[in-house]
Amino acid sequence: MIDKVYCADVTPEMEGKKVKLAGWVYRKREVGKKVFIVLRDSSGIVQVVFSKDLNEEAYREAKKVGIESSVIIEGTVKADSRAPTGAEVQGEKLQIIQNVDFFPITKDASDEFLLDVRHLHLRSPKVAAIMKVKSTLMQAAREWLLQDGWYEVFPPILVTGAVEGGATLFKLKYFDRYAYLSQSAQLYLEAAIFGLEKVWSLTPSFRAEKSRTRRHLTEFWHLELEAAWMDLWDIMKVEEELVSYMVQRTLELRKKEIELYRKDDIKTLKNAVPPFPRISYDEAIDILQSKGVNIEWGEDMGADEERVLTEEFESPFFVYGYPKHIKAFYMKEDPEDPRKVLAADMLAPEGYGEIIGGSQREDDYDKLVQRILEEGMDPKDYEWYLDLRKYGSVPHSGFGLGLERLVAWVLKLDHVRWATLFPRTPSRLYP
Ligand code: NSS
Repeated sequence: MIDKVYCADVTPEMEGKKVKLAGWVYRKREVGKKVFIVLRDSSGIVQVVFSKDLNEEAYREAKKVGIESSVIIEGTVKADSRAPTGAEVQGEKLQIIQNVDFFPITKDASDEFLLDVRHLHLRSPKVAAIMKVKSTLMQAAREWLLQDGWYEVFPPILVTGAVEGGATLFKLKYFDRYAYLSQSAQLYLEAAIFGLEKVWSLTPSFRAEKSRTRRHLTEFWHLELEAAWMDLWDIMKVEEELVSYMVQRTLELRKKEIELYRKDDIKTLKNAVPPFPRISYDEAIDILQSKGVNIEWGEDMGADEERVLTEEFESPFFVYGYPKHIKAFYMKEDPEDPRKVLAADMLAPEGYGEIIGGSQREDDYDKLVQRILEEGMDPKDYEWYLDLRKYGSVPHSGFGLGLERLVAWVLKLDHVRWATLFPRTPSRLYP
């Protein structure tokens, strides 16, 4: 039996060894009495040479196969300094699993076309690199959460109320009434801390955002943490430690993939170590005004304002102490300044802006009811949530990280849609 190996594992040290490879035809070239096939699998690529003089039957099969055909190949490893991995394979047997005459994706395909055939584009090594980075970021997050004592929980997606404002809720028929798709697991995580204290979840979150920006999807992957006994400053420490671990670990494990997108421009990633710089909302407004941005105290910062702000930093940073009226109802009022809430966003540098939204939560029953009313909502819809402030209420804080936004920054992508398998936007629900 010949061992099956991955393409990327074919090395010059294996000179003379028989190997079996399984994958897809990535490139093909015929020169004289030879066919050169670059074979691709999940690990990378390797060149296989089929020579008419050495093995005529395999050579004939190799002549037949088209780009993206699935094949199983057997051959002998040859060290070759010209090959990218320093080795190639002398093909001796080629079994065609499925032959492909014509693969629809060609070199000059537009972004829109690539999204139309996303199910086929996912096999491109450059796309696979993004998915590997995303997978590794979450692997790192899990490592960190486990060693820091957080419980993973599994909150519902079908819900009855808004967390982040009614305007972006997706409504759906639920038998003889209506339900919504979850915008955030936060309220459910808040309920879970009374039994588990430190909890986290990774769920799809949904926002009916009509705005077409580089950083909005209608469905995104949301990593959320919630902890009892933590104030805003405690949870900001958790945020920077977690994000730092995710980024540093991914730099270590996915250097090759990151280099595909950033070359050696990894300074801001390296800089992502605690403590991240912290500026107040007031300071942010001063900076923006001094740079000629037309913004007044009390106004929300959008992507454009955040982009200008990120020019001041070469690592992720925090903006804390936002005005109350631009933030969500559940955020705790700042005891030192009732115009503000104990909220902080984490912004990524290089123009990316917000990747995390977090806050200390309002733990006082009366104040929370008051905030719900101020927002024009009905406290009846939040009865169970209000209960949490009646039975052993505790100071607590939490945050949500948009995984696609983190990936987009780590790989300097021009749009979050490239950071997810099958992006959902107002105009795209297929494939
Ligand atoms: O709306 S957030 O700022 N905050 C929340 O949902 C809180 N309830 C989370 C919590 O405290 N548990 O969203 C959090 C993050 C935000 O910083 C982005 O990184 C990401 O979720 N986010 C999005 N990513 C992609 N597309 C869209 N539309 C989107 N909205 C938020």
